[in-house]
Amino acid sequence: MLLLSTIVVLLASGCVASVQPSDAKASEAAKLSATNRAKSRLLISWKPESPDRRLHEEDMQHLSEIGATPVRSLRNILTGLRGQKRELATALEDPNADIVRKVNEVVHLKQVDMDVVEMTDEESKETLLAALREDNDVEFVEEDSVVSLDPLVQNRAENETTPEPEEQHSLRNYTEAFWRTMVNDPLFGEQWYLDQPSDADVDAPEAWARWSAFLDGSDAPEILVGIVDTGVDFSHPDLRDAMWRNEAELFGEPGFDDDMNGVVDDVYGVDMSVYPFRGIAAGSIGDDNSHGTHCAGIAAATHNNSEGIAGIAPPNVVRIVALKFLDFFGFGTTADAIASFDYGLSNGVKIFSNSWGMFGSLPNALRHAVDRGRQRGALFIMAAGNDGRDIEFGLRIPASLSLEFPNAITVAATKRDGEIAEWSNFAETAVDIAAPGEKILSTVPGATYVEYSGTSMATPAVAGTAALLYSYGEVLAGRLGVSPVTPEEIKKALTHGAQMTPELKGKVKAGAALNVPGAMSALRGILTDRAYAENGFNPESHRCSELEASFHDGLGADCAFYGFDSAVRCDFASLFKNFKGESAATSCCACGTKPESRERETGETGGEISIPTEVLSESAEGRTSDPAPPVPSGRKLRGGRQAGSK
Ligand SMILES: [Ca+2]
Ligand SMILES: [Ca+2]
Ligand SMILES: [Ca+2]
Ligand SMILES: [Ca+2]
Repeated sequence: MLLLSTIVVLLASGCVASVQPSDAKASEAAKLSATNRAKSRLLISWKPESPDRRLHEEDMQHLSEIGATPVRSLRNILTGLRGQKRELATALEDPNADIVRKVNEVVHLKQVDMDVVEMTDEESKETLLAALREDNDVEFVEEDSVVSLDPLVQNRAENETTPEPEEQHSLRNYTEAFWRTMVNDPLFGEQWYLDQPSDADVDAPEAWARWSAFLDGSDAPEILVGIVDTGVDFSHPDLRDAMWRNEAELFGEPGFDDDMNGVVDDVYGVDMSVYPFRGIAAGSIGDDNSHGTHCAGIAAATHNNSEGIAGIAPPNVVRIVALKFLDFFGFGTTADAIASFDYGLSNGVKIFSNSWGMFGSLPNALRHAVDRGRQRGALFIMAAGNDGRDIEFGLRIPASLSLEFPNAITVAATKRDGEIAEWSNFAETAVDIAAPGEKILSTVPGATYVEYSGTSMATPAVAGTAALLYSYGEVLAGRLGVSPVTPEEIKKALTHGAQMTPELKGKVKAGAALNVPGAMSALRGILTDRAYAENGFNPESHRCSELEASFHDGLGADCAFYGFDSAVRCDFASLFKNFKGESAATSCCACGTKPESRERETGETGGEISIPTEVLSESAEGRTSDPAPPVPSGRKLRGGRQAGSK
């Protein structure tokens, strides 16, 4: 009977092309392997060096010089062993030699300012742990622990999946025709989460159009996104151009640590799941599972390469750094994850996408790492998990980080109809936002594409968007003459610009789902407000804020789109009307240059925009009779109105 039900379950889940453990034995073996990695390790944060300490070091030096054997502190011993081989350690003459001899490796994580000490066995780890707990130099010391990826939600039988929701507006032909001028990726039409007729999507193409209009040919910074997962297939045809490359190693000598960062051949990222902690070939980061490659594609698959899918971020915005810390079976350790953060931070990663976790209380080491990341401008995106549970009271690692840190954000998953998935974890304040997570088509090793479901998929959708916001924010801050955008502002923009839906109220803090152009509008508002505070920039004279709620064009963009980003945008504002049939030209263009003077200058409209005129016209004609188009932003407008309210 038991066997029979197992077979039924396997059949029902047969359509998931995952390389998940095929049997419980293999899974248990993998867990042991990760457990083996974890059980002999400690994570240590030392207190800041005080002047007293330095004095102490001088005393030690003096004792040494006069031939006395100084009793060195544990801090002294362990930090002295950073990056050294054990053979060196055992050669030391020291009263603490017993401990020293059992030290396998001390890895200093410079960016997050922690040491990972690996002992030869569990018993010596316990001894060292006890000693360090009594040590005044120690800020905190913790044992390493095992974590795993969020297992994929098995796709249910076809007749049970969420049906494609009904069309809610008649712009379908218009949008398809229009987006096809921007995206030639053959599977784009299958990516319902980017764009679908019901509009229960993230409005990605609208954001891409807005982004290219905003840039208008100028450059924007590439943002590094760390996929903290099972690795990434960097040879995948839809990912290889999106990979970050460590040039020193790319053009360096195989088998040699060309940039002397402690990792050999780390061309596309690093593999922290290997044993020992760091070593030969640790830089080879293929994906032996498929989970990480799938996540990478959602955030950053290459646009317009006549291949596969389109990532959520616009072209040339994201570079993927493969941070492999989960093994073939999807298991890893907290220390490996933190070491991945450290490696990412040292290479300038701004967004960390974390589709992994477990139940339990948050390790201080993770808190410490995320706080250090905050100081370096990094944002951590984390999956809420797939247990269908309320995780309000800090029950999940690392998801609970978002309760404490403004640079951490936790993501639940929605289905194709826009409702929260029944398997998605949720929480009124501990989960920030929802994003599409059901039947998400993306890249897997072997140059192929499959659909996976889970909060694991919703997470990189937010990570890719965060990368776009980072790049957008950098450019915008430059134009406004204000200090660089912060991860706190990105988090705020993601939640304030999300699409409110009644179904998500009480399920996630924002009560809303990811919306890419909405988040851009929100970030723009945040930065212009800051410009006003920092340098007197007056947003009121530049924004048609009172009109944003009623004017939306066929791109889903609000009037801010026609504002000061580039005055030329006003040239085709006349093609769009609000729901009353009033032209957007006068009101929107009033934000910047007056329309009359522009017409006199150019004598024509729309000439410099590379959007096909017939598409715009078609939309403009449809506008007067159509119901109001989808509104991308749920953010509050000046005067307390909500975008979209009529
Ligand atoms: Ca849409
Ligand atoms: Ca290296
Ligand atoms: Ca090399
Ligand atoms: Ca593609």
